[in-house]
Amino acid sequence: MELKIGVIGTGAIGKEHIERIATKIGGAKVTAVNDIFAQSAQEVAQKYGATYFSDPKELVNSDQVDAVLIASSDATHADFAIMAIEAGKYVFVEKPLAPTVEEAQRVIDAEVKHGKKLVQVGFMRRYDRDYNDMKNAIKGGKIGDPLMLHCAHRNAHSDTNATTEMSITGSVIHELDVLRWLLEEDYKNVQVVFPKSTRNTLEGMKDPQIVMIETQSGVRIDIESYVNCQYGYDIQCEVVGETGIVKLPDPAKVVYRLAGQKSTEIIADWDKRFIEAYDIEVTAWVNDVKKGEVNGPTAWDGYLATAAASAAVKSISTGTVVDVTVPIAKPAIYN
Ligand code: ISE
Repeated sequence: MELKIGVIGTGAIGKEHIERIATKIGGAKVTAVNDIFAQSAQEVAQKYGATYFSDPKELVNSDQVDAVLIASSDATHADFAIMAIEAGKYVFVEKPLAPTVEEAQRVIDAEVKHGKKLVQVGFMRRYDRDYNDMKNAIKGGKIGDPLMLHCAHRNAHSDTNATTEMSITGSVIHELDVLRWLLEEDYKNVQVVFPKSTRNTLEGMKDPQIVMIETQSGVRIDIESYVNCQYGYDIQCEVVGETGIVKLPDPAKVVYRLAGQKSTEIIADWDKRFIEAYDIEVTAWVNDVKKGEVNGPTAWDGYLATAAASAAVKSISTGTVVDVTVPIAKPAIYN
């Protein structure tokens, strides 16, 4: 059976996923699209032979749609996810599940009420081979117990509507999920500190920022978030253990020896840096949905990442160390 997917949000990542489903993933088809910008969705509908829906609720409830993929703006994720849950449809929600804990909790409540997992959150780094190699190394005890992590999340340029807080809820949210997954432990507290700001940031936006986390067992993590670094897209992660270190490699790129210099290209943006992880992620989601399962990052994972992001956002304004609090106990459907 071919899985009929309805996509809400036909901006950058929505278009990437639609192209991916059309060209790389067998057994699935984008049948319906919606976007707040009608023209964008209409163009995509025409290009891929999908139906354009002006109303996202109609798309979700249409019998042309077996499962929903949400790639709209962050603030709309929770409402659309709840719509899909209420329609009893599997739903892939791009990260973050929601920018605030309250909204994320509404998704959890809806899913618990439905009684079974339907949501997968788009934390594609969990599908990246190098992060998986690091996880296996840590799990296998190769570097002893992890003690410290040094990470960087650098984008060449922020979006034109970006804010200091959005660097956390929209970008560092990836680290907040993948590091918890990597270490298999939860966070205790977080503090955000600010170095001198770059002149290349937006008016009123502080950039870079350093997010410092303490985990439950006392591992210390520092994440440099620098979303206007100008030079490219650069993701770094180094885990320092008791007996060794494991570190993300630079993505494989050819080395030039030219004009008296040895050089390697730095990938310009996230879609290319994690292209393989996105392909594996969406393929796995399609296959799981066809089996009636959710095996990727759940709404609970999305909720915990948002809880940590909210503590970091609070620290941006207070400057203090903020405890990462999780207001509800883990519902049984996530065990
Ligand atoms: C973007 O939305 C992503 O998800 C990228 O992975 C991230 O690095 C970037 O900062 C976000 O804006």
